Amino acid sequence: MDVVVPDLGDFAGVEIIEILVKPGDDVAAEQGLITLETEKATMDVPSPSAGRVGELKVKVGDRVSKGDVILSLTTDGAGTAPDARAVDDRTVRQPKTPRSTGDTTVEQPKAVREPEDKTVEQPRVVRPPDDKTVRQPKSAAGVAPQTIVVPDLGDFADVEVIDVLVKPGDEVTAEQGLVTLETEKASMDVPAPLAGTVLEVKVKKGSRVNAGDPVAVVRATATDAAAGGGTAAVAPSGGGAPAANAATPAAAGAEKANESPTAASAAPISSRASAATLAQTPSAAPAQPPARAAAPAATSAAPTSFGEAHASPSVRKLARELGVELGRVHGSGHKSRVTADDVKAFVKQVMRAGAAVPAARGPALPSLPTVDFAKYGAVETEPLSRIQKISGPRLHASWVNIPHVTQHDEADITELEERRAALKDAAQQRGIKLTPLAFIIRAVTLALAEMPLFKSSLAPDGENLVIKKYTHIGFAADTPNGLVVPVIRDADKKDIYELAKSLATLSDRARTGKLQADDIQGGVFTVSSLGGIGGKFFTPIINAPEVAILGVSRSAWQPVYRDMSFVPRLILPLSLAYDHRVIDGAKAVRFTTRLGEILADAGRLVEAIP
Ligand code: CAO
Repeated sequence: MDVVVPDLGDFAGVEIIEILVKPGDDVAAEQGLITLETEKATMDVPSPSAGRVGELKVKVGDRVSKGDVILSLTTDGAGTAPDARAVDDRTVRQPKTPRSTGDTTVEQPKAVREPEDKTVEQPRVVRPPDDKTVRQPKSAAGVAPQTIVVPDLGDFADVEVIDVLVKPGDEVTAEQGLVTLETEKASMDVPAPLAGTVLEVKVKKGSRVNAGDPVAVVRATATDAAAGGGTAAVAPSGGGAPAANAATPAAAGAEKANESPTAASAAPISSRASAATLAQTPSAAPAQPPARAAAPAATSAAPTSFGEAHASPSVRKLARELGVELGRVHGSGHKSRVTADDVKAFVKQVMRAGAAVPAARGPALPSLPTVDFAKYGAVETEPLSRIQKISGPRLHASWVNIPHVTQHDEADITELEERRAALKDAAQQRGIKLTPLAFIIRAVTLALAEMPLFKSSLAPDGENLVIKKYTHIGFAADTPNGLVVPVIRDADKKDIYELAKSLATLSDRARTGKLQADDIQGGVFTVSSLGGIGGKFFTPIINAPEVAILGVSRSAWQPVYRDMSFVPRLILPLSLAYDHRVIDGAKAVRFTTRLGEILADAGRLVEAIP
């Protein structure tokens, strides 16, 4: 089937700012396919059903309108019906929708409300005067202060003000955001309809507002007022009729439809979940980009893509203008939202780092040579998976920012394997696959209880350690789209059977792309097991901001010299990579030694949790 651009209300020629999938990707119903952005809001166009992406018909930068084909999607035939969850038009603003199941074009859910629906009409940035807001006294200069009110929010009520972007005395330009509102599903800025001076801010961060509530009082600059006083149609002095111009519903509505929450991201929740997925991704999860050293707070330990970053449209615009990759900026706002100040701090930090480096020691990193491979023979170019695109920079960041040392060691798991073999079949009958990893994670939790330093993190100030009292353990899982790191919550409170069950459930979710945000957050230590595949010892990359990761390779029978003779023992290779800023070599080898002792004590590992 062809997936097309949904009804965009009065909008046409909307820019594609991100393509979230590539040919061959398996997508779930409602998973975002592309991100569209108008001046004021972004929205994802979700997949109408689960399936495999075929040919992409658009690229970043293209401008699209309702009905334009985005891509072709192969479904198994069963998945073409709209996802029941998405049919909640009230909250998701999506599918009103006719999706046919055939092989023909499938109409996408409405991302914005239908124009003919009055309540759904494109948002008004400002409102015509009403008694409550209009009667402002004339200023001495004769330019009337204007009360800017919350525009029509459709069905939304009591919407939270998550950011106040101005203060009294600030000069604002026309269309500059005054406050940011956020519903469950989307965010929007309430912009100034004209240039002027902010006289008063009527709301506070955290307050809740409804359509028509006053947001701020702005006095237009004289020129603005003279040139088009009506632009201040919001609340003209004396309550005169609103001028029909850019700020009136008629004109502004047509241009700013996406300012309404209804038009914003159609699937922000899933976007955030996937961002989080990636944030924790591979052994990767690295850290911060190189500039972090200069100002830790300004970069993120979990970069996400621009489209996934949690930011208001105005902040996205600012980031784009400054060429800032929003996914790399640490969000200090509500729910980790990236604010305008975060973007500015990021730019400053990068500038400082850039300025300091040449003086001190030349370019930060020498670049790698670029080779035209086609000169030497036939080549084919394949795009990286989305996970790879995000995890790559993070792996790199961890690698260059953290002084890694890897301690190799061996553990004798002969008794452990005997015990596992004895319990395996009974466990299997209960539907539990008892692999060595469950025992290893159990042993890790016991070792961490004795040495909590290994589940600490460096505080952003670089002067303190944060020691966690919980023990959520991440494990690297190989999936068709790349590595992800699901997290077993409170692993220390689970016995080997519960751990095995968690491993199976989370691995399955990882492989089928169903991990939730909660499944991949909060890890304190990661285990990366290649034991099911083979190999001997490796150097895993720390999953920053964690400080250590355990690499496990395949166990093998080895002759061990004991009591004057060689005996066959099953030996498990261990590779503990650690952050040398936090852990020194002596502590690391004590940890692996202790872990080896615990692994050798099979009886303790199979004990029930009290
Ligand atoms: N030594 C010997 N055999 C091992 C073993 C080890 N260390 N670890 C697992 N095995 C065996 C298991 O017992 C199982 O054999 P049986 O089916 O005969 O019982 C087989 O290998 C396969 O195990 P598994 O992979 O299904 O299960 P697991 O619990 O060991 O691992 C998971 C689960 C999700 C970690 C794994 O499937 C995976 O994705 N591993 C890759 C992780 C990775 O890529 N890490 C590298 C990250 S880059 O730094």
